[in-house]
Amino acid sequence: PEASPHPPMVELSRYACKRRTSTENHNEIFTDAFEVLAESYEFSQCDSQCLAFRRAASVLKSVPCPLQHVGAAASLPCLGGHTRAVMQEILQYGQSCEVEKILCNDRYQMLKLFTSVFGVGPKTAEKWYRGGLRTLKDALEDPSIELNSMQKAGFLHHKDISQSVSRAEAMALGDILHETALGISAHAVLVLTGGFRRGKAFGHDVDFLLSTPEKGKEEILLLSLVDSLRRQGILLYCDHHTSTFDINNMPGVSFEAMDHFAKSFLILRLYDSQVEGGLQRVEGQDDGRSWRAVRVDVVTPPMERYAFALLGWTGSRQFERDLRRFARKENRMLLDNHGLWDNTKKEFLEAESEEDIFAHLGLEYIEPQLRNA
Ligand code: DCP
Ligand code: MG
Repeated sequence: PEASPHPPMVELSRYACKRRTSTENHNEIFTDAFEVLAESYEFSQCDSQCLAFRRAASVLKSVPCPLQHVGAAASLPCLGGHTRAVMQEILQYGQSCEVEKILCNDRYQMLKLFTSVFGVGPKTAEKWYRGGLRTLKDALEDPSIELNSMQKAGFLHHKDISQSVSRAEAMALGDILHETALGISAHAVLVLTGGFRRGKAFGHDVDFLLSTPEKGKEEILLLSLVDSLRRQGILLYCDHHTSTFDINNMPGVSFEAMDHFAKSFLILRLYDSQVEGGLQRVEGQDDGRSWRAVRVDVVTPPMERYAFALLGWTGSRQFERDLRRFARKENRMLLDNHGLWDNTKKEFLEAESEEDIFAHLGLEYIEPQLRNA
């Protein structure tokens, strides 16, 4: 039989949680453009346009080959007129004029810069921009701005934490935290989650789940861990959120809402000698330091909530969003980082593993490495 010039594409679902998406993106020229547009819409609080571009990017990430013409996108879900027009422009001229305009836009550049500081969200960034601030120095020196402690730490370590974290660095931090946790309790369980669990080579932070089979001891374990890191001299910053988890209040409906488990947002000091192959070199920085600062999140769910927390913290965000949407729309169930509520049976469904949760939802299991939607 004759080889077809366009191999038939596997039909892709409109739900990210039914698509397999590796870390290999063959359509970066389009998805990078879509991410810029999504971010720009986010800065303008145009949530539905933002989501539309995030969905379109997510779909293209799961296409196993570079798309050569817009016609090839015809059978793909979540690609509307606007997204196709951007693709067409990129295919024809190598870039999208709308995207180029955004990238040169003063407000976009400033919001991007301000939100790159740990502790500064789009709302604060917008306020600073409206107040006439144009550089990070402006924000630091403006007498009318009172920085909170997270933002102070964000400014102090900005150079380091705006530099991505390598896989080797994430592994080294895992070893340090693991050893520290086991020094506190022989029962401590620590796993890497977030982007690194999905096989990403780089991340903006390192995410961990910490737990213990000793009921009710999770948060104490976390507090002891942080304390031990402080005594080791490697704790640069800690923002601890105490547990507000209540079995009677789960699960919540909103995706963006943070879960209720005890957690700490940390900045840790990582030494060159602790990392195989050494630290990522910070561009243009040679101040003789033998360490860098890294953002680390540690979340401590109780053991019986572990599978839900693991699934929720592994991401990607788009994968999570669609897991919840799929549960709600297709199963009349509510899923979040704490549990799964079956609205037909009026009961919580238990799970010991991520596989159990996929099975409850009637979904084929997708391994972490294929959740990069
Ligand atoms: N997450 C969540 N709810 C939140 C924040 C995060 O469910 N409010 C989940 C989805 C994310 C995961 O936790 O994929 C980790 O969050 P990160 O922001 O660290 O994202 P990633 O680890 O995926 O990417 P990065 O490389 O930017 O760290
Ligand atoms: Mg992360």
